[in-house]
Amino acid sequence: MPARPQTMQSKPLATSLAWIGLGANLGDSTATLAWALEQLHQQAHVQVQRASSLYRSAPVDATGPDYINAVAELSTTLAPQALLECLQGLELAAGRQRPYRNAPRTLDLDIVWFGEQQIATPSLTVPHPRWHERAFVLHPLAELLPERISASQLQAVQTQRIERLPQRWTAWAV
Ligand code: A4P
Ligand code: MG
Repeated sequence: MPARPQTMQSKPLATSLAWIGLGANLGDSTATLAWALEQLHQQAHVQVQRASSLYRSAPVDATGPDYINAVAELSTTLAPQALLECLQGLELAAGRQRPYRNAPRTLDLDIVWFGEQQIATPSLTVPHPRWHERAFVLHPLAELLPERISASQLQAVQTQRIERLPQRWTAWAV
């Protein structure tokens, strides 16, 4: 039987849910986080589904001004590495500089979870290795996915100062 001709059609990529941590403590952090979510939503293959409240948090393992943090839920057909590159492009556009580890920043966008995937490459570790140690990740995640964050996890970070802010997103809010 003759071989079937190969077609160049690619398979449609599966849609994944991903949870992104947003943080900033230089410049107008709240405006930068809102800008980042708008930009993400306008990317091909990414849709912002929901976002947590905004939180003000004391720097953890870091110095500098208080942070503004949030977590957003995305649906995407991008692969994890491609999503990371998209996030890093937005960080660059927001003027992110990396003078030293945990330096104050205009914008940080980290992949907290990518579906159920576990990834360990030189450039990407998912789930984010420190997500469960940080009040600024746990509290916003608990808003989006209360069934996945336990009271004992929140209790373990209770010494980290964090405050939920009254500002509302114009879209995305839970
Ligand atoms: N990378 C590996 N895995 C990931 C991932 N899941 N998401 C690599 C994003 N990037 C990932 O990142 C350094 C490298 O991590 C990248 O080149 C990427 O390939 P970066 O953005 O330059 O630095 P980072 O995000 O500061 O690094 P890291 O290790 O994720 O820092 P942490 O542990 O998240 O700490 N305190 C408050 N209150 N709020 C904060 O937002 N953030 C930090 C950063 C410290 N203290 C904070 C906050
Ligand atoms: Mg980062």
